[in-house]
Amino acid sequence: MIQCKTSKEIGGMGHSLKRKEDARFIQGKGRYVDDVKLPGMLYMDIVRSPYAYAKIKNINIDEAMKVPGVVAVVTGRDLEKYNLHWMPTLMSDTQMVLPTDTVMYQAQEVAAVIATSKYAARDGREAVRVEYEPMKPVIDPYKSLDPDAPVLRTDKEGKKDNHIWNWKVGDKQKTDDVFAKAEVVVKEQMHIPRIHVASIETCGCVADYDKVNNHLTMYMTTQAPHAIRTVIALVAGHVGLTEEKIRVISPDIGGGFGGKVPVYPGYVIAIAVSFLVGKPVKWIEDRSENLQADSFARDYHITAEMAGTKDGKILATRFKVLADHGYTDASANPSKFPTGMFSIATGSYDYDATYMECDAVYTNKPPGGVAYRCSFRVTEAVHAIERITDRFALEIGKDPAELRLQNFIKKEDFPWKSPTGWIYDSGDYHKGLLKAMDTVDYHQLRAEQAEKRKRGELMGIGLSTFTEVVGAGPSKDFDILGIKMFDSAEIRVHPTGKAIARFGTKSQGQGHETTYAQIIAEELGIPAENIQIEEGDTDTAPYGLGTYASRSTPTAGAAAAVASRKLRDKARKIAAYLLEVSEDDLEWEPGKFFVKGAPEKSKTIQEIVFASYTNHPPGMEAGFEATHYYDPPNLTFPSGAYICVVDIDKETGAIHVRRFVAIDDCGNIINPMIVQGQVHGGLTQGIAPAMYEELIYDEAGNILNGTFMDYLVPTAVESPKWETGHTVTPSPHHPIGAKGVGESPTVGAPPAIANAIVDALSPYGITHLDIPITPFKVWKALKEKGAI
Ligand code: MCN
Repeated sequence: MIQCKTSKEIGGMGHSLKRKEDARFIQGKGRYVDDVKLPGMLYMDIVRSPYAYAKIKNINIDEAMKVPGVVAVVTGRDLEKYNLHWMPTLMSDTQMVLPTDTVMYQAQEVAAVIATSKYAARDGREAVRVEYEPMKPVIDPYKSLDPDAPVLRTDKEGKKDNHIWNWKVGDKQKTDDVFAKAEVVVKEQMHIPRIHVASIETCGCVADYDKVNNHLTMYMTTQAPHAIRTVIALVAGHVGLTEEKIRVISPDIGGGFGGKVPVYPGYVIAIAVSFLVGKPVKWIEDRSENLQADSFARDYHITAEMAGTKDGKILATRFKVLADHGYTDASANPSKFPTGMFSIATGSYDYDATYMECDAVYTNKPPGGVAYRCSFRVTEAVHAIERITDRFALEIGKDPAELRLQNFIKKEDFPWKSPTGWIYDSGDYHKGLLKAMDTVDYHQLRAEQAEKRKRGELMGIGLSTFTEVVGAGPSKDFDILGIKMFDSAEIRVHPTGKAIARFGTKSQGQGHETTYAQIIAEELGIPAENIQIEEGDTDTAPYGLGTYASRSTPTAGAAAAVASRKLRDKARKIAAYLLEVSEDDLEWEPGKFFVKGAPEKSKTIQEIVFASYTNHPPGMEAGFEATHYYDPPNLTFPSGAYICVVDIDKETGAIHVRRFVAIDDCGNIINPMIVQGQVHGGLTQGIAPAMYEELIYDEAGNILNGTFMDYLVPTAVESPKWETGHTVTPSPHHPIGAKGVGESPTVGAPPAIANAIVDALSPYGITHLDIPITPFKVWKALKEKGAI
C-alpha cells in the first residue's frame, strides 16, 4: 500500500510553510520594473505644475530640445492630435493625460521629456519653460460648493459642477424618529486625514511598442494587469492597439497597498510616446513625484451620531460625510455599489435604524479617493462607528467593553442582514473580544488605570471591534468598467505530476506563490513545492480583476479550490478506470484514491496524472488541466477585536503605546505565518494615520509635507510589539471557508489607538481628537482644558 504524505508534509492548508518567493527576494533576484532594460530604450521624465490652479499660457520647449540626449518633448496638444490625450479611470469618468489649457493641482503632469538617458531626461525637464497664469484655487472642501468657488469640472453631459456625487442609504424617517425619542444622543465631528500609500517602490513602466507587429508589451507596476490592459485598449484601440495586441506584464512589485490599481498619466504618456517613436520608453517616478502626485486616499469629514438608552443599548446611528476627492473621478462612486462601502459603518452591533449620507466634491488637490491598504471607505466607516461607540460609552459612564458585549450581533444570528443591506456571512464577536480582554487582562488594566487616575497619571485603554467587508464580487453587484468582478485560476498538471497554476490576481508582497500552492496541494495532494504559481502576465494568465480589497483569497483562492476539485473529479474517473471499479467504490485521501474496504488497491495522484496523458479512459479528453472563473455568491466579512493600551506624558503630550493586542477572524487560515505577517504590516499601516501620517496643503494648494523628511511613515522603531491571535469562524459560502485578511488590521487599528488616547484624556473632559493624534495635539487639548 502506498502511504501518502500528510497535509503538513505536502505543505497543505493551515501550515506555516515558508514563503516560496522569499528565496529570490532575499538573494536580490527579484525582478522589478526598473530592472527591465531593452535595446534602444528611451527614458521619460515629467514636467509638473508648481501651481494648484493655473492657466497654461505657453510651453516653450526650445531650450529643452537643445539638451544633449533629449529626443522629444510631448505636450497635451501633441497627444490631442492622435486622440491619445484622454484616459479612462478605472471606475467611471475620463481624465486628461496631459492638460492642454489648465492645471488643476500641484504636481500635475504638464509635459514629458524623452531622452536617451534618465539624466538627460531630467536635465531636459529642467529646461522646459512653462508660462502659467495662476488662479485662486479651492482647497477647503467645505468651500468647494460656494457660489464664488471656481468651477473645476465639466461632466460628460457638459454640466459644470464641483459636486461629484451624493449618496444615501438607510431609513431616514425611522432613524430620525428613534433619535427624537432616544434617552441618550451623542455626536462627534471627525476628519479622516488624506494619506498616501508610500510603497517603497514607486510607480513606473516600460512601454515597448513593436511597429512591425503592431504589438505593445507594457511592463508596469500594476495590481490589476488584465483590467489595465482593458483600459489601454480603450485609450489606444482606435490606433489599432486592441486587447489581443497588448500584453501587460507586472513583474515583482515592491508594495502596492492600493496605490498601484489606478492608471496614472505617466503610463499613458509612455505608451503614446513608444507608439509614436517606435522605441521602448521607460518611466519611473522619483520619491517626491510619487508622494506629491498620486495614490491619495481618504480625506473624509464625518459627522457621526449615536442614539441609545441610558443602560447602553445602541438604537440608531446617523452619519453625514463630506469627501474631498481632489481633482479626479478616479475614486469609486459608491452609488455604483448596492450599498456603498461606507455603509459597513453600522458595525458589529445589533440595531436596525441608520441613515447615512455622503457628498463628494472636487478641490484643487491631487486625485484622491484611491484606496490605502484598499478598504475603500471601510477604514473611514469603522473609525466613525468605533469612535462614536466609545463616545456613547463615555456619555453613559459604561465600560466600553461591556457596552460592546451588550450590543454585539450574536453568533447564532448569522447570516445577519445589516440595516444598510449587507448580509454578514458569519462571525463570533463575543468570542473575539473576550479573547482579547483575556490576553491583556482587561479588568486588571482598568484597576491599574483607576489607581493612576488618582495620582493624575494618564493611561488609556482603547477598543476596536470591527467588521470588515472584503472580496469583491459578487459580479451582480461589482464591476470595473463593466467587467464583472470574478477571479480566476488555471491549473495544468504535467505528466510528471508537477503543476503550474496561473491567476488573474497579482501579489505585491502578500505571498500568493505560497498560499495558492497550499490550497492546490490540500485539494489535489500534490506537494506545494511541486506547484509553480504565476501571476501578472496577461498573455498567459486567465482574465482576472486583480489584487486589492483583500479579494485574492475570497475570489482567486476560491477559484484555485474549485479548479482543483474539477481535476479531482477527473482523477476519480481515471482511477476507477485503472482500478477497474466503479467511481462510487473509491475513496479519496489527500494524494490518492483507494478502493473502499481494500486500501491496498489505490492510485496516487501522480499515477493518475500520468495516465491522463498515456492511458486514459476511452472517450475522455487527454491531459490534466482545469480553469475556473469564480464568482462569489457574497462578500466575506472578517472581523477583529483590538485592544490598545497607552501611557501619555502629561507635560509633553508624548504617547507611548504600551500594548496592542489584535485578535483577527479571517475564517479558515491557509498559512498562519503569512496571515501574521499581513497583520503585523497592516497594524503598522494602522498606527500610521492614527499617530503620524497626514498630507497637509496650504491655502494656495502647496503640499507642505511632500517628502519623507516630514511625511511621517512609521518604521519598526515607532511600532509597538504587536501581540496577535485569532478566532476562526469559517465563511459558509467560501469553498475553503476562508475570508480575506490583508486590510483588516489597517482598518481596525486607528480607532483602537484613538479610543485609547481619548480614554486617557477623558477625565479632563476631552471627548474626541482627530487623527493623526500627535503629542502637540494632546498637549494643546490638555492645555485648553486647564489640565496643565
Ligand atoms: N491568507 C491566508 N488565510 C486567510 C486569508 C488570507 O493564509 N484566511 C493569506 C492569503 O493567501 C494571502 C495573504 O494572506 O497570501 C493576503 O490575502 P488576502 O487577504 O486575500 O488579500 P490579497 O492577497 O488580496 O491582498 C490584498 C491586501 C490589500 S487590499 C492590500 S492593499 C495589501 C495587502 O493585502 N497590500 C500589500 N497586503 C500587502 N502586503 C504587502 N506585503 N504588500 C502590499 O502592497
